[in-house]
Amino acid sequence: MKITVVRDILEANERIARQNKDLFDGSGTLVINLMSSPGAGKTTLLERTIDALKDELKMGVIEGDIQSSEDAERIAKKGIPVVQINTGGACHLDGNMIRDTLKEFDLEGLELLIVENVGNLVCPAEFKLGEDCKVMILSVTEGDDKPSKYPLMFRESEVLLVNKVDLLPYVDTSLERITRESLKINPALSIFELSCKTGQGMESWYQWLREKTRAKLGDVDL
Ligand SMILES: Nc1nc2c(ncn2[C@@H]2O[C@H](COP(=O)(O)OP(=O)(O)OP(=O)(O)O)[C@@H](O)[C@H]2O)c(=O)[nH]1
Ligand SMILES: [Mg+2]
Ligand SMILES: [Zn+2]
Repeated sequence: MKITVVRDILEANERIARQNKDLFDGSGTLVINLMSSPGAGKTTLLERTIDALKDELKMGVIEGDIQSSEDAERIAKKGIPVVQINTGGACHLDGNMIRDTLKEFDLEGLELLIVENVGNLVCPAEFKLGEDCKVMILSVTEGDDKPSKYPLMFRESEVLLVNKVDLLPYVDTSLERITRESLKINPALSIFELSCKTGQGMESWYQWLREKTRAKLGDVDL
């Protein structure tokens, strides 16, 4: 019985996510579902990315948190459209919550929409939002055993950003193990090692985003 209920919830969510995706495809907006455990650096990555790209890409952000509007306030300071979702307890975003925010955006004028999911390494990967791709962050302070212990997010993601490499001298985390075990789970995963604090490695991530956004706009030659 329980299994049927869970399957129904996921199927209902997928229907709404597909409708969201149709809208995003119609406007040519690239949508990224950004996921990680709490504190891995999602909002910091967004702040840096907006600073670097807001003059070349029309960007918007949806912030997902159980409670509080702190992250949306950080993004609003950057002068781009942002909507905060408070799940009121739920530990992930779903398609319905995204649909409810879309009236706040002018999708036709938006080239890149990044959704910061609730900090959680588990179920955000199970619920589609209508995104083009999932990007996850793992920070080096979380340890190198995370791919083998929480494989679903690594399997579902197109990009893995290994953040906080500036802290590597202080932890026993092996980048080699993270890379090897992540690729074992998902051989197609693109992996970027970076530090949102020092800026190291960020340019490759920006370049990936530029190319992906242009491809969605059907404007690959620009
Ligand atoms: N040393 C170091 N600290 C970082 C880096 N990136 C982020 N931080 C710090 O990590 C902490 C958490 O960063 P956030 O960006 O708020 O993390 P988050 O993933 O958005 O957190 P939640 O929204 O709560 O899930 C902050 O104190 C950041 O300054 C980094 O590359 N190096
Ligand atoms: Mg955040
Ligand atoms: Zn959840």
